[in-house]
Amino acid sequence: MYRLTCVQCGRSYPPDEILYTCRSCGHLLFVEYDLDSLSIRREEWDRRPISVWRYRELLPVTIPPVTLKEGGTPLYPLERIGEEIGLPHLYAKHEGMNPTGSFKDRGMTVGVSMALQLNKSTVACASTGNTSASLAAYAAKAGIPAVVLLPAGKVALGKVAQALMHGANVISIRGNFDKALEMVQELCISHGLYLLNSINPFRLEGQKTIGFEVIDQLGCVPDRIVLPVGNAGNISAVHKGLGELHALGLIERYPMMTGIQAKGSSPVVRAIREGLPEVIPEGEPETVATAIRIGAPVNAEKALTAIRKTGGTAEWVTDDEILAMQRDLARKEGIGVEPASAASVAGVRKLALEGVIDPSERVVCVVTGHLLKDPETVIKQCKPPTEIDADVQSLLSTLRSC
Ligand code: AN7
Repeated sequence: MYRLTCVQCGRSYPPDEILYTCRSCGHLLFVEYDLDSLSIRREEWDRRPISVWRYRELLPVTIPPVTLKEGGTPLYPLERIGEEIGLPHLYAKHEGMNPTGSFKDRGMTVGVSMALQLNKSTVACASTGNTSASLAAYAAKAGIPAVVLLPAGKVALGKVAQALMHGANVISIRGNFDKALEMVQELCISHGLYLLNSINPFRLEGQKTIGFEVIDQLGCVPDRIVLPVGNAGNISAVHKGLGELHALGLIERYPMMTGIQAKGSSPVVRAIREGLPEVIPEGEPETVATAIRIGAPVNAEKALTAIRKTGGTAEWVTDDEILAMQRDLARKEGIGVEPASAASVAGVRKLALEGVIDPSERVVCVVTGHLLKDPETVIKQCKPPTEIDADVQSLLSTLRSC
């Protein structure tokens, strides 16, 4: 039992209405469950394998879901990096280990299932890359067409490859992500395609399970959860899910929700620092972390609430800091992530060195996408392989000179 409720004015709508924003005030909607009517037992959850669908009572899908077995991603202790920056209880939740290599799969298993539940026959999104890769795969699994709009020349190679290979109709626009989102919204509203960007309230339901899994894997609520922020959907989703656990009496406190952006694309950080009631969009966002190259985050309103209510914070990191942490994660921890994902840990390093994060804190960074998503940015940072003649003598002399 649930309804769609406006985050601003509280007006609510029936669950089967295809609606992305409030008809009265234009703000975003969220899925509001009648928590009293749900029978949720922790022991029952514990008996199920860890995955998005472990938590199905708190998801809106009532049909057999379109699933590629998403979630259940590893939570790694970051021992070496933690020691270097003075945080002995530092962890990374590796969302790059999802079926298409990013956390978007949690949203898409729910979102594409909802498309079928609502009898929609075509799905669409705008994307900085990962959303399009994930939507393409889940639409393929569902057997329905997908249309994806990408900012031309600004999407990492692996992501475009996935969207194309999974058979989406891939369109590059000569404009940035914010423009692509505007266009796809217009298309969906005028032509009845089902929009699966993060303004879709159902998609975020899947993503909230990151927080549920963190608590189950850690065995307690961490002091802080740190996420890279682009459209601010994920940080909002995780906070919303924790609110449900809190209302159900399953947790007693909230982690401090902490958002990290790239310096060249940081409207949420500015709003938090300056105490603004809403974000001021940035017209020309720029960063090596193309996944979070977003100047007008559509979920900013919810993210500001999540950060402020939990006593969290927002911080930016430079492209150099992001890439340095991408290398550290790869070389000191064996964890391969794309640049946007390294931003969360780079942000933690900065906040720890500034004394904002206390050494006693249990901190979980969500690393959102896999290293192989953006091979070009990886190759640019590394020395090319040493090419030698195919004989052992050459091999030995090369190794000696290293
Ligand atoms: C790896 O794919 O927006 O703050 O269109 O791919 O919820 O937007 C991707 C976002 C972080 C930011 N890390 O999450 C898209 C898209 C990675 C991402 C984010 C994205 P939100």
